[in-house]
Amino acid sequence: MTASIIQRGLRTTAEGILTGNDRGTYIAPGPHQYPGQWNWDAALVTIGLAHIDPPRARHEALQLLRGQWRDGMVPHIVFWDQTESYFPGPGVWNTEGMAGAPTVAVTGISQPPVLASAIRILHERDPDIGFLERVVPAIEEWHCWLDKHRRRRSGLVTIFHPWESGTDNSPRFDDALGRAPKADRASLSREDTRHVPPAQRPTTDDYQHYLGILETLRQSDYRPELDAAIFAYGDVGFTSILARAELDLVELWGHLGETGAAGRMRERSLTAALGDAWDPATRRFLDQDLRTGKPVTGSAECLSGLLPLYAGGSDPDQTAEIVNALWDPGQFGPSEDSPWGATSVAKTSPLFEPARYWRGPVWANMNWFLVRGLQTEGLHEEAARLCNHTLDLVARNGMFEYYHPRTGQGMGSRDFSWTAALTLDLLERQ
Ligand code: 9WN
Repeated sequence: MTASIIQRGLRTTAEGILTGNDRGTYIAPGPHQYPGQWNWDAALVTIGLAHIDPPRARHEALQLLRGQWRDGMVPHIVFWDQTESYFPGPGVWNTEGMAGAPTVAVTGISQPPVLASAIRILHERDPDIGFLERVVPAIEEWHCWLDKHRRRRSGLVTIFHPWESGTDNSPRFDDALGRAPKADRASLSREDTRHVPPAQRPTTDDYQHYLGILETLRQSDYRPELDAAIFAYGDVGFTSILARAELDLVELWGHLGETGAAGRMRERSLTAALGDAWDPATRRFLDQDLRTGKPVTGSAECLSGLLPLYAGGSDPDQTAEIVNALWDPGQFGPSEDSPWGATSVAKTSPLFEPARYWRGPVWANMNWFLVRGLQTEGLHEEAARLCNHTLDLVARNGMFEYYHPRTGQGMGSRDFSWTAALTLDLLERQ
């Protein structure tokens, strides 16, 4: 088959998936399992829709912002359907009536802020100043909230729950999670393992901790002080995504005739925090556990530690190190017995589990962040290589939530929205 026929096929499949997952009020992450509008999923979907249906893309972004809390936080899920077929659903989060909560049911935590970057891509494809006037001030409020409430002095952005990272059961959280309270096993009514084999999902023990943290957060209406949060974790991945989003927000303010000076200052401070997170011994950017006050050495083995490349926050020496790790067959890169990358955990790590969620499988969104980072650094050959590698993986195996690095087999949810959306974007970046 010629390349153009394959590309056309990918485009048609991706469009079909986004249409199939469209619930009108929002686009679900997949056909089953995730009945709600997730924060970074919605932003990534907006990027895909920018190429095929800009008005629908604008609707998706506006809907997500309808879930914004009065203090500026944009939640990790907006439960448009009020269903309990997801656990933990709106009845567990129970935000209704809390001070500052939106009228729609939502969660009390956030997720990586990709939205400004998505809207910049959308605006480049289909400018709409009236839309920017609505969304840019709202995103500014969200970024200000992160700056004010989730950063200790000039440190990394602090997450209060692994779900805020988007990379939930990454092994870098294991120690901090292990110290967190545990909910009763009986209080769990997991729905995810009805859809996906348990071996591909977080363990019961992980879920007991996830719920334990949720219950503690709920006691303070999800707004504990930084020093009181039971799980307080400085995340290089989240910080990198925010740093990039701040730059994109400045650009968007520019279209509205404003300087966006505050965003530029925040971006500088975030990039400086990333610089401080560089560890010369492991030659990696390391996360920081605020409860122990120590860097998390295990984060050196996780792919999110390469995201400063996406932020433009690495110097030439660090960039070279990142690119090397990305392709190194012993680390995150393809190898003879494991031809698909980038793995979410380094293959040499004792914590690498090729089929379990964020502990080894390949994810299209992580590859996309890295493609964007390589492009920004002017490493166009490397970017094209990773872009084509990702499209090849998707073309051979379908548009899944994540992929087995040895076989390329799709896992988790089939017909996954962000994989479809980012395929559309990668096709434009080839
Ligand atoms: C918890 C929707 C979300 C993604 C996350 C991914 C997964 C939820 C879950 O699904 O998380 O938020 O139930 O496992 O880890 O990145 O946004 O696709």
